[in-house]
Amino acid sequence: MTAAAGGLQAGPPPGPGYLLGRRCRIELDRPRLMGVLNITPDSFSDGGRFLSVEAALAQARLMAVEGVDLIDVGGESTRPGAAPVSEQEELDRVLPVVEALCRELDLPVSLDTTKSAVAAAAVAAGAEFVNDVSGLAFDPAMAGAVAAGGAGLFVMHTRGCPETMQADTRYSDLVGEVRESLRCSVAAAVAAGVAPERIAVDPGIGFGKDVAGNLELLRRLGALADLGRPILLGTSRKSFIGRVLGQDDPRQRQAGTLATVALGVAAGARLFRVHEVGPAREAALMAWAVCCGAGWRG
Ligand code: HH2
Repeated sequence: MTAAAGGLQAGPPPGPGYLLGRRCRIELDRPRLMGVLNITPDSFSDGGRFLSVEAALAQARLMAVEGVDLIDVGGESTRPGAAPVSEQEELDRVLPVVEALCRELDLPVSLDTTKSAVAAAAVAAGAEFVNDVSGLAFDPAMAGAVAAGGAGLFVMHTRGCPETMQADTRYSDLVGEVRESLRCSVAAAVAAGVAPERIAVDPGIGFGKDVAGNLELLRRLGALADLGRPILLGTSRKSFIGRVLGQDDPRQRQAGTLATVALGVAAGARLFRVHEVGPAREAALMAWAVCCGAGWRG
């Protein structure tokens, strides 16, 4: 997808046009929605809402009705300043939910974790993907665990751990550094035995970047296309939207989120990690229709 002189145009997505999980295949012939399901007391916008398996299942069912394509379960907040959670605590939070989702819903599940043991247990319990916000950097055993489980993998760019990542957000070439870091993450995954068709990349909006950096990454997202992997974008309710719009309450950032989703579609992203699936799906499909012109139905 390019913003060419003559207007927005649909083009093939980076990569083969699909993304493989452990057993599932997600077609990327249109934008796809990853719904956020945080089993944490302290996530920045939905912390404490889905701590019981019943509450998590109810939220997942709601997202299914709204047309979600993939559910991303997380047991450790990554918001700036968040304190780390022990492996056992994270397992206790996410495993019952992953098991229940895989039993009750016909939807792929990804597990948002930087710990290989948590990833391995979730994949054994039925998760199709691992979503590692450290891009394989925090746990040297992660790439091997994903390969051994046969799972799909989302690698995201960050700098430093959540406790410290906003301490220094200066880059000499932000987009170049993000692209190079993601290239290394993909290479490490492939070297460990993860098939390229199972890997997608994510620039890590809000992770070790300031407001201007986040806006620049969105504006220049197309620069990641030459990695040859599908692009996942996670802007939902994030603080840079609050800063631009003067909106302190994360749950009041939906309009800003939808603007970034639409622009992300035009810039070539095919997967969108969002808290409110229904509106994001409509924004993404509308942007997609504009970009595709007469071919949008196909
Ligand atoms: N953002 C968050 C968490 N995981 N994973 C990917 N791949 N991309 C993202 O942008 C991303 C992510 C942060 O959002 P959230 O899960 O809502 O908050 P918290 O980390 O506080 O649980």
